[in-house]
Amino acid sequence: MHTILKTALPLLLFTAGNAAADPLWSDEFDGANLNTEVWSYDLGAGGWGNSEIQEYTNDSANVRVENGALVINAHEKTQRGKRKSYTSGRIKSENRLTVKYGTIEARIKVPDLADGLWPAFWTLGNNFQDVGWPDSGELDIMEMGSAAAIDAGVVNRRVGSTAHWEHNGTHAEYGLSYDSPTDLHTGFHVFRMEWTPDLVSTYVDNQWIWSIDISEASCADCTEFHQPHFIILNLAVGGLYTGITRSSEVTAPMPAEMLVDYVRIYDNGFTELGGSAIDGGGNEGTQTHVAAIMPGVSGGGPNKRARADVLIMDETGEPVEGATVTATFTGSHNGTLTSLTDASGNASFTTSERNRTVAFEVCVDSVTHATMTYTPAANIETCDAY
Ligand SMILES: [Ca+2]
Ligand SMILES: [Ca+2]
Repeated sequence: MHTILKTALPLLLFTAGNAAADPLWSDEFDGANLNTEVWSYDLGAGGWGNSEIQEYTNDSANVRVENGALVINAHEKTQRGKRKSYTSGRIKSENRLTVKYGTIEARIKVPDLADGLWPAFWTLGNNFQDVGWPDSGELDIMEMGSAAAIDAGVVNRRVGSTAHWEHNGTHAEYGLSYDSPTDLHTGFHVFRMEWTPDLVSTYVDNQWIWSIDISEASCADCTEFHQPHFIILNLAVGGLYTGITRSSEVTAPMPAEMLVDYVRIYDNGFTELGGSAIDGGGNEGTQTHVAAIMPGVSGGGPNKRARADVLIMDETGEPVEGATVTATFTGSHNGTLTSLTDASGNASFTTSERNRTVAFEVCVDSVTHATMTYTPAANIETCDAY
């Protein structure tokens, strides 16, 4: 897009390596089970927006912790008279462990990918459930198995990193890939993202892959990358990234195994951790503000109602649950309404008034909470119009 760095930054290489420092947080996958205080499962089929073929399950055949590693297995199911189908696994730290800035790395062994496997180590903004994609922002630290890599004959050697975000109401993305001189599926490799308020860079075994300048000066609307994100690890079968959307085209050996020895987060001087695994699920901050107002419409014809979602966060960037929000609608729909924020910090409002025309302004009047103070000066916005 317009805000990108197209050249390598050799100086960054000197920041590589954190051998001397202890991680701020890590999961070494040493136990007998997945730590569900940190991780939960994404479940189901339906393509996940990418025409992926697999169904994600929480069956131990697909996801388990064993011999010091997270194991994600993709399995083929062949049923007589039916097309081949696949199961696999995808875990995420959404709401349980979030990170804003830091050095995030995982030691991963990918399976033989050709053709049709798509392993990934990536993040989404923790406001994903509230604002959707790409407004949440996405940072792909490692993706492998792309159609281009298959075409170039380097599917087990090419690692891609990409950022996705919202720009002027549309999806923006910027990515680069690196071709390792040797196959990556024959052993473990360390995939790392270094994320500061100015720059995001990725590496495989200290080899630079990609950088994006996210500074305010270069990317004024990259707010997506200045908020807490959660971590995702998964092994997809097929999907648009691989160019393979039919099970008959999958040739990768099955069952396929992705191993993750550890996930570690190092403090780079800017790092903020959050989520229920860190703060016990309670509100960490003491002050609330309006982080976003999302006006919209419900209903149709002459029965359109004005609606708005209001996101309340604390000064640490965590959503605030249990805040009472009062908002006033003026214009085609009028009224002052009150709503309580949910665990995602979201308060929803829908006017009772119905109208064919929808042109209104909604302003937050007050935010009250049992233990926290409303700080209007910290509001990202106080009013928004539709
Ligand atoms: Ca944006
Ligand atoms: Ca381990």
